[in-house]
This record gives sequence, structure tokens and C-alpha cells, in this order.
Amino acid sequence: MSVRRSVGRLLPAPENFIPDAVLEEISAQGLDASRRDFLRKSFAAASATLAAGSALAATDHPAPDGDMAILQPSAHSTRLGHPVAFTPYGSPSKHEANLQRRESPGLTRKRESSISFTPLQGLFGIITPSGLHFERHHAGWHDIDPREHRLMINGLVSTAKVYTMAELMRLPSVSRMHFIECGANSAMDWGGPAVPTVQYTHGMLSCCEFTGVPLSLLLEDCGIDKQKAKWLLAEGSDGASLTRSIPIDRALDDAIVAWGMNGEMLRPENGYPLRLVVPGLQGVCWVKWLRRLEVGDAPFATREESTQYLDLMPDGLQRQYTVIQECKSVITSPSGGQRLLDKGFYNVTGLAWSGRGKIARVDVSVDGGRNWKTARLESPILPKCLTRFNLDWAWDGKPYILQSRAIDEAGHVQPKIAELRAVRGKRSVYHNNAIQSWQVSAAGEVMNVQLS
Ligand SMILES: Nc1nc2c(c(=O)[nH]1)N[C@H]1C(S)=C(S)[C@@H](COP(=O)(O)O)O[C@H]1N2
Ligand SMILES: [Mo]
Repeated sequence: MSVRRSVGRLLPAPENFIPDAVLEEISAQGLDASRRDFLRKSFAAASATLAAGSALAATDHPAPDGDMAILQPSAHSTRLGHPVAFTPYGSPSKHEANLQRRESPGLTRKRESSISFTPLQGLFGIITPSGLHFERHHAGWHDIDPREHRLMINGLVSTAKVYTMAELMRLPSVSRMHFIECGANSAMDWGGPAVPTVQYTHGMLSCCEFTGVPLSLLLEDCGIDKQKAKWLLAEGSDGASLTRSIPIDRALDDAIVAWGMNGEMLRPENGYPLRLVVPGLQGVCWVKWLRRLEVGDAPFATREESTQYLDLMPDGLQRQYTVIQECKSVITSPSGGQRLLDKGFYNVTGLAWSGRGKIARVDVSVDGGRNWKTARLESPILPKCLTRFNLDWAWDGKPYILQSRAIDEAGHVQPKIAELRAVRGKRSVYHNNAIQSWQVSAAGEVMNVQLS
């Protein structure tokens, strides 16, 4: 088995396995032998309990050598804290400042036509906090006045209509959790491992609860011609006038014309005040700052589907209109750029998703795909939504290669990178849903690698 490592060319500050503040504390305590010992012993205890069948019990163990400092009141427990509504709109703790959307250096020439990646390595569960949702703009973002925003529906309908935001928000709404993944997610790794962390390998991926009116309701309201309608054009009101053709069966299924994200109005970067939510379809179809929908009988062959977002096949032909994001998963921790602090228990955790429905199973391998164990899927398990998986693991200090492999309810199995390249070649850009490999060295360092 030959292994290609990431060159680490784009290495940012290391994305640590545990929050920075805690890590700093551990290194600050480096000379404090009793504290260091406590950490060691609790990790060792955790791995011992793991062998006995219960991995979690170890967290209740008191510090074996005693840590008397905890019995002294700390400064903040002897005085008043900040008043309520001190920050009328709350922000994360100052100790979490390292958890950020980040740009990949050198990826694009202009920041208005660029990408910022979600820090998947630092998130729990399945929901992406709104401020950490990845961003992909073709011509920058605007903060549009909702009172002036309009949505037009025209084309193969009996009555073309223009809706104000107030009119849309009076209609019966739905709220659903879905992932959004840019078709170019993991693109940098097509030719070989290129970027160091999961933020860059998989961070064009987010998952939120979206609220809005079902698109089918609006199309019915305008009297869609169901005989002739085959495609829908969605147009954004940014400088890119981004337009994309959506197959009508997808549009009439679970698509939402959305104003809400994670319980509040969309963030401006993500399309405020209105965006199209097309579950399971690649990100470019989720048109932001949505201003127009046109019903047609053929695809519209816009820029974003005739010169961009094409799959270059090994025979040199371009494949068009591949919209569905196929079954995929990734271990988010331990992941590239992190370091295992010591031998003992680790919760191997990650995310799985499929544009075709629910996740049925996730397998995890620690030996580069020779042996697989079925991971625990945590609830909720929803269609076209991220699913969190976990697997108990006791690290014995030897080198390993960690992988996850997702299977969806339609029976699709996430492919190996070699299998994907055999069909799609090495020069593709979009729709890389290959199994990700993270190499753990004997020193505990985790690196992006590919197996051939
Ligand atoms: N109007 C408009 N809509 C757009 C884009 C854009 O640049 N303009 N980018 C698209 C692309 S390529 C992706 S991946 C998603 C990204 O959505 P996000 O920025 O909310 O993550 O929006 C899509 N919708
Ligand atoms: Mo995208």
C-alpha cells in the first residue's frame, strides 16, 4: 500500500484537537507534574474502561493525586459578573476565537469571488452555527433591504406574479434541516492530497434549519403548466446575476423558497432576505438573493452550467447538469493538522450525508480500509441532512490510517479515491465524494494522505 501525503503547502495555524484555550492550559501546565499526570491517568483509565466495555465512565474519576486548587474560590466566583443583555446579540466566548471561517491562501485572486470554509473540526452535532456557515460568492455579497426585495415567477405559468417579502412570509411555511455542499468541495484533492485540514478538504459544507414557503406552493399559485414544465431557472440579484437550471421534479419535490436559517432571518452572506433551498443538489443551485424563477421546457444553458460546473471526463468530454451531491462522509476528529495528546481513549467522530436521502450506515477503518467497524449513528437521521457518527477507539501509540465510508438508503456506497479516478480521471474538479484518509503517526500527528 503506497501512501501520498499532503505537502502542507497551505498549512494554516494548526487546527487543534481540543479548543485552543484548553490546549494552552495543558501546555502552560506542562511543568506541573501532578496536572499532567492527571490527564495521562484519565486517558489511560478511559482506555482501560473502554476495554471493559464502558468508555465514558472514566470521566467521573476524581483527580488521583488531588488538585486542591479547585477548592479555592476563583476570582470570578467572588464578584458580580456582567449584566443581562450586556451583549444584546450574543457572541461566542473570547476563548473560542480560533474557531473561524477561513480562506484557503492563494485559491482565488479576488475576495469578492471566493470561498470561506466552515471549521468542521471544531463543531459538534450536525448544525452549523450561522456565523460559521461557509461562503461562496461569485461577485461579493450585499445586505439587501427586505422592503425593497421582490421575487418574480414567470415563464410557463398561467399568471406571472411578483411577490414582496411580506406577501411571501404570510404564506404557510415549513422548517427543515438540510446540508448544503458546494459541488467543488474536496476539489483540491482530486490530483492528490493538497490541503492539510478538514476545514479545507471538506469545509464547503454546512447544515442548517431552513424556513420558508415550499416552492411547489408558489409554482401552483402562479398556475404552473405541469404538462410542459421540465426545468426551472433560478436567478439571483447579485452582481453575478447567478442563474442555474433546476430539473422540475426536484423543484416540485422538497425545494423551499427560504428566508429563515437556524431560527432567524438568513445572514446577508447566505442570501438575505431570500434564497432557494434545493435539498440534495449542489450548492450553486441554491441561488442567493433570489429575485426570479422562470418555468421552461428545456434547460437554460446558463454560464454556470455550460462553461462552469462541468465534469471533465477521462475521454475529454464534459458532463453537464450533474446536480446531485452523492453519498459522502468524513472523520472530523481526529483529522488533519490535529495531534493526539496521549495514548488511550478517543471518540472518532464525523459527518455523513447524501443528496439521495438518509444515511443508512457508516463504517470506520483504522487500518486504511482493510477492516471496517460499523459506527454509531446519532439522532436525528434525516434525509439530505448531515448525520453525526461516533466510534470508540483506544490508541496504542502506533501509526494508523483512519477512514470513514458512508452508505445511503438508496444503497450508494462512498467510493475509494482510486475507484473514483478510474471512472472520472484525475483532472476533474467537481463532485469528489471519495473516502478521506487521515494518517496518525506514532507521534500522534494527523495528516491528509491518499492510498493508491
Ligand atoms: N446569487 C448567487 N447565488 C449563489 C452564489 C452566488 O455567487 N450568487 N453562489 C452559489 C454557490 S457556487 C454556492 S456553493 C452556494 C454557497 O452558499 P453559501 O454562500 O450560503 O454557503 O451559493 C450559491 N448561490
Ligand atoms: Mo459552489
